[in-house]
Amino acid sequence: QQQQKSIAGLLDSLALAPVAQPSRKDIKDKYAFWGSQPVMQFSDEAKDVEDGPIDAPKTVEEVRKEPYTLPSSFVWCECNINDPHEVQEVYTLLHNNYVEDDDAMFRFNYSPEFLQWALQPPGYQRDWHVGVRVKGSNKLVAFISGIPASIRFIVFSNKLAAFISGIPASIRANGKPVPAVEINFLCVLKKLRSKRLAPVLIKEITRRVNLRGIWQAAYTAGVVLPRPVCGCRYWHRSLNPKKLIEVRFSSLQPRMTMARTIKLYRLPASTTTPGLRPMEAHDTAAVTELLNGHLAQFKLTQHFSEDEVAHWFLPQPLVVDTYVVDSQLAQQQQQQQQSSEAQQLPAGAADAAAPSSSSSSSNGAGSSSSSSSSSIVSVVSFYTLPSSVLGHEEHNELRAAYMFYTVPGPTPLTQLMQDALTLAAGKGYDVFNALDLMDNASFLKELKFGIGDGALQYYLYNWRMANTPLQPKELGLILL
Ligand code: MYA
Repeated sequence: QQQQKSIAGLLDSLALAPVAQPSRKDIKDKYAFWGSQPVMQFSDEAKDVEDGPIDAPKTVEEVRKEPYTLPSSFVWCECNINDPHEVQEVYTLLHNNYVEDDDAMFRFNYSPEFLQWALQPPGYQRDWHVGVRVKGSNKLVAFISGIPASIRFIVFSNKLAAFISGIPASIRANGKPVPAVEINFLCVLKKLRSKRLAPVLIKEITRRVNLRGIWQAAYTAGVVLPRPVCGCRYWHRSLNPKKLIEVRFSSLQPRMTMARTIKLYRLPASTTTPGLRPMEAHDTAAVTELLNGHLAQFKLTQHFSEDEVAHWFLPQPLVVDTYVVDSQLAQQQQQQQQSSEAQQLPAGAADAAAPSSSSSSSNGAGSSSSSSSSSIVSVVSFYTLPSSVLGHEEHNELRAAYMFYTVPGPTPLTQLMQDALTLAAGKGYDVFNALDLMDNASFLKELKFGIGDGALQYYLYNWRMANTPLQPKELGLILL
């Protein structure tokens, strides 16, 4: 029995690194484009790799000034995401043509409001919202976007590793944030696929980003390209199991009835963490400090300015939800509860039951555990990304919440995530999705998440990292 257990453990840990390695023939036949780009290649030998840029340093003056040439019936455009008509055009292109699952049953359906949020963080550039239109009709047929982000690559070369393997992670976390971009929403109209438009879009956004003196990028994709820096898996927690089964997102497990399945996934009516409340604008500085402090332990992550935290985390209905644990509020709630309990006691017993002035909150989230003077000790967030349900008679949308950045602090992560699930269920989401990165593996099974069938690969442009692929628990980066 002991042996069976350790084999199961081994299989579990193997499943955490699902980076596929294509065959030599595949690599030769495919990747005509990616083989020519400054990205890690499958042929790179791990032992020779040193962290840092792949291309020799360039100056902005050396960057090509003219846009890349498109086939003659197309023209480049900048999409003005603030313009209601233009954001609707991008929405429609993605709604009809963006990422689907392998069986073409679901397609991401990013809302116009979400696109405005995702594409316009502080410092965004309009010319990084790149569209391709048909000459004459003006129809938008392709899109790619870049947004600015400070990425922290932990410089952890093989030579250095030998020296510093005994040094605590917090000190090893020496990566200075590098100004970079995150590339997303690459999409070509279905009718125009396999015509090599994607490489032109990628080269054009690279040129525009380079023209602003930025030379690195991070991006994710479901497909395997040269060469993932990390492979993650999505896990799914049913919130509305009946609908998920009806749309065939999930299936009824053997020996389970619908009634038992609904009971299995039922969540409490209210959250349990004292002091949990929606994030407000005045929490921004505290959240920034907590977030950057927490993320410093991961080998590849993002560094956030206060402005960026305000943009990415302040709650927006049906776009992003962020909750903080406020230890002062937790104390007030506890005192209120104790005094209302005391009022219910017979006269005389009330004095004995009154809280002592030194009492701390029941979850241990006292302000002393925070590194700053703020009373915010934990953060949990999720964003809204529905999928269209394709060709179903009754349902046309799957309402999905995706786990965003979370800082547990003194709150047990499993408890915080159970509260996030409870809040998402209360808001009417059908499913809650999370990647297995950061510390997420610690709660996924206990909170009844099931593993999905697709992997999400993370990539870096013009940056080589030693000792990759990273394990998902070493990754602290979430792209939308
Ligand atoms: S990931 C989401 C991608 N979008 C979708 O999956 C939506 C549905 N699919 C489509 O719209 C099309 O199939 C796309 C490809 C547009 C994806 N990332 O034009 P083609 C390579 C990168 O004939 P099409 C996201 O948005 C492919 O290996 N490359 O193909 C992040 C082949 O190259 P090679 C991809 O199917 C995007 C070439 O394209 C992807 O008509 C990050 C074929 O081109 C993919 N997801 O169009 C982009 N899929 O010959 C990179 C296929 O080498 C950013 N390909 O095998 C890099 C950083 C740039 C900035 C740098 C600044 C410093």
